[in-house]
Amino acid sequence: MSAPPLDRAAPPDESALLRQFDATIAAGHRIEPRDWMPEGYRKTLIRQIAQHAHSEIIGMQPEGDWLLAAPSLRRKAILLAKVQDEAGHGMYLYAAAETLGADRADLTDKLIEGRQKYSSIFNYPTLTYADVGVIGWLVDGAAICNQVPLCRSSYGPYARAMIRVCKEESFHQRQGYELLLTMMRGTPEQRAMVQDAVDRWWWPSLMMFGPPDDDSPNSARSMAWGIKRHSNDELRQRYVDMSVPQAEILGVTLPDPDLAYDAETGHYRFGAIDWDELKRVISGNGPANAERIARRRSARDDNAWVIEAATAYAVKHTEVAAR
Ligand code: FAQ
Repeated sequence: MSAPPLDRAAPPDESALLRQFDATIAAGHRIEPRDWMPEGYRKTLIRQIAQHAHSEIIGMQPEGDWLLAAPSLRRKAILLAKVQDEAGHGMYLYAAAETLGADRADLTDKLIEGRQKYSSIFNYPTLTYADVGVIGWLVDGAAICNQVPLCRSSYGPYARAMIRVCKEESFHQRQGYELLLTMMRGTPEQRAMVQDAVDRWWWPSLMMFGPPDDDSPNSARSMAWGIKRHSNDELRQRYVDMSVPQAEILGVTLPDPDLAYDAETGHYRFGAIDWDELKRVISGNGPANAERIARRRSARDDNAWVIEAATAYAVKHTEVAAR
């Protein structure tokens, strides 16, 4: 539900508009594209939604690398559907950013020029097919943990996009977990592949939730505006608590000697995260940053003709319809 309509006949009064915006947020109602919003709110949303959209699109690459080498037709069909879903998520998110006045092509240019970020997690290589399973289990698991609260985000188009995205991500997580369960019932080599993949992806998955709360410049503002509903550390803790029992059922060891259940708090304590690694990866120096952006750049440049042809067709179609 959104705020009552403004009196459009009256001259704009910035403080009245701000009061109405604040009241809408305080009441837990949604801000919609037609509503007035502070410039900082609009910019923060474009930043987060664009980064999220870029993550979905760049996130197609690590798993896409295995499409031609999937171990069976069944696994190939599942992986193909999942990678296509990620493309769809990127499209919903770019569409949500467009409702704020952003231009999709401009956002892609900013990504390629390093002026906008995408999730650190997609800068790690996928070395074996077990990585496909671990991405489903741990990376999609982290994405769900972070994104379910975003279904209640204060900006309507973002919150609504998240509902469908989360439904699909749940399916992605299950397919990853099922693949890993199958491998864990296989040969000793297959079990070793799963453990090796868990060892490589566990810590980067924890980093997906962002820097610690005391070093997260955007959190306080975003939470006050109802864009984010929980802090980075709250969601990271929720994720650890959720993942440990899943690891036990799977029969893998999470690579953290400090991981232990704390009966007093009811949460798992975990070891120190290497924040320098996160900073390195975010600033473009992770293992696969250069490759990811190079591939995104050639996808944009090599396929520019498709956009030109589709645009020319749409213009022609509109002209014909107007006759
Ligand atoms: N990687 O002040 P905060 C997926 C940046 S989708 C890179 O805490 P904020 C689906 C942050 O942007 C995964 N950059 O920022 C899938 C900010 O930079 P800026 C993506 C990061 O926004 C699965 C600076 O650090 N999900 O996985 C990261 O309040 C499988 C300071 O940080 C989303 O985008 C990071 N990990 O909180 C696809 C969810 N963390 O712009 C394919 C929506 C922080 O000030 C296969 N986003 N930064 O220069 C969010 O919830 C938030 O934006 C956070 C960061 C939590 C990511």
